[in-house]
Amino acid sequence: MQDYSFDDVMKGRGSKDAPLDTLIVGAGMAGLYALYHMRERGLSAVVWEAGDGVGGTWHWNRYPGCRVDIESVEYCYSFSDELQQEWEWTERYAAQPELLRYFNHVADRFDLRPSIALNTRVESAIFDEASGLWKVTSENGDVAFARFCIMATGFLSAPNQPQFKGMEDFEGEQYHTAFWPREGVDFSGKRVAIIGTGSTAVQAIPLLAQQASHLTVFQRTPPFAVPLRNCEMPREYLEKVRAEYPEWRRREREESFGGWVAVNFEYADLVTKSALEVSEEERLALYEDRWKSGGLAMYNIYPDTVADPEANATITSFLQEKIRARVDDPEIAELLTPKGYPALTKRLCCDTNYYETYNRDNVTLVDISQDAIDHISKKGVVVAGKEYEVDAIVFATGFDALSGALLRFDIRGRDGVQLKDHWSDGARTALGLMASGFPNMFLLDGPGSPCPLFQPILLSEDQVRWVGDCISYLDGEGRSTIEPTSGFEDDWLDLCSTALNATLFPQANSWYVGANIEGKGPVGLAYFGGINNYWDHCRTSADNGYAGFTLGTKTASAMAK
Ligand code: N01
Repeated sequence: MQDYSFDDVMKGRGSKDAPLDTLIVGAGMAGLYALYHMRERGLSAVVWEAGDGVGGTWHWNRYPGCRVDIESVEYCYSFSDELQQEWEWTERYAAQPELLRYFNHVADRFDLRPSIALNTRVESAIFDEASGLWKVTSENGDVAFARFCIMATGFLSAPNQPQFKGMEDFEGEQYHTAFWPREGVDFSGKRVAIIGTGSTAVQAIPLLAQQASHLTVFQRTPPFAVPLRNCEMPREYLEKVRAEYPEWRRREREESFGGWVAVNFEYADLVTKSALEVSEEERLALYEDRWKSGGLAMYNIYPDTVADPEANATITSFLQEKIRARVDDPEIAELLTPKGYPALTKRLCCDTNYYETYNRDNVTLVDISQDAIDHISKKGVVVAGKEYEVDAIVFATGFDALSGALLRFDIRGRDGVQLKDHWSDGARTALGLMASGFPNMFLLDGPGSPCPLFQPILLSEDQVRWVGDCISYLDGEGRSTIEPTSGFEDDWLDLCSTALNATLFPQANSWYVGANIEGKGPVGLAYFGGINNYWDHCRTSADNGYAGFTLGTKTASAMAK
């Protein structure tokens, strides 16, 4: 692996007179493929990446237990069958080090590194009306101009760090799971607190409890967690998937309610019936079957479990009973059992010995649903006047999802309007791909896209192709810019809200709807109308000359044709 200097990567490209075709922000799963694809199309492309390595999520998140909870054979690129055939996944659900190796392998195998400027955090991206170019500036003071800016900044990449009173006074160590030290942390013999009980914490807690002398978990909302049932990758399963990849990928893309639950040691057929149409016996047998197969398979049953309260109640009570059965102390079991919001509406967590960890003597659960954390003292965490003394605090407090990463630097479109002002009442996009007033700026896995309910690697691959087709179309037609009309953006926002409100998702305070961040949700932050419908909208627009978008004036050379 060889990394390149900023100057090598830019090689004098990206000046106002010789702009890049595309400048891609972020070298995670979406940015790497965007780079590959734009180059394949003969467009010049570079990636600016804030980190000192590629891999995005898997570069930053290195906390104990960090692994993907979509099957490895699915959570990988589909664009190269050679890559699909040659990569040897070692576990059913790959752990962070293996995923990071995979994305590094992709960067090497497709010779992407010479076009990736690492340690280059974007400070601003400003649309220059006179030239019709994006001027992008890094925190290091580097400047580049590009015709198109592709934001591959990640949908779970802006960590949420609550500012508790007194944090600066704490005399011990503090860590956020999304900024985990590369060398790891040894908690042996230490008293550790963890704040948060989402997917991240559910993975970390069992391992922290094994190492720390004592672990205190501060829980505001109990999650629904199901066993992941990770194992070594069975050879015959890997071979089977490899042989059948085209069909598996087709089904992932075409069978709605989110391809990311389609693969589960077999291609379980999507159940299209109502949960209320079948007998209780049949329903429970299916729940049991999916629970035993592990992971996110619980989503792939009876679509009305996420839309109809009565149907949902059947799976909610099933999962509640499963939790109670795993915890010895009935009082702790009750605290761990979610009530007051429907199962599946906060993202299901996948666990390995999560609930059993509360049966250990060295683990304390502190319920902060009524009394929030008051402050952090010199010695620990204070709740309702009681101080929990610890040596280290781990914040597993999640992310400002979808829109968060795009609002952490200065993006300005036409008339100098800042994206944060355009989105002051909530993120608004057309097709989750562009925002009005921000010409030639494309978003991958962005707000208004279906990414929370779809396999994000596959979604970004397909979005990148849509963007590539769009650029080719503009170039073919001699058009300089594309941007959605504000009417189309309004319509898309309405569609997102309508689709969301037809589900039970707004009933939970989750990142799906922005409700985990104060003042943000619940909003139609994503498209919940199904992946098929999403692509119907995107294709219909493209097939009709990018209906809903305004295309910039034809260039002089195009006019002369
Ligand atoms: O974040 P979260 P996450 N005081 O938002 C609590 C993906 N992911 O990093 O629920 C006290 O789910 C908050 O409490 P509440 C996956 O898509 C995937 O765990 O808001 N507590 C919650 O318990 C996942 O859904 C994988 O009441 C506070 C927790 O912090 C997404 O990332 C692994 C608080 C945050 O949970 C996000 O997961 C990990 C406060 N002020 C993550 N603020 C895999 O693929 C927040 N909390 C396996």
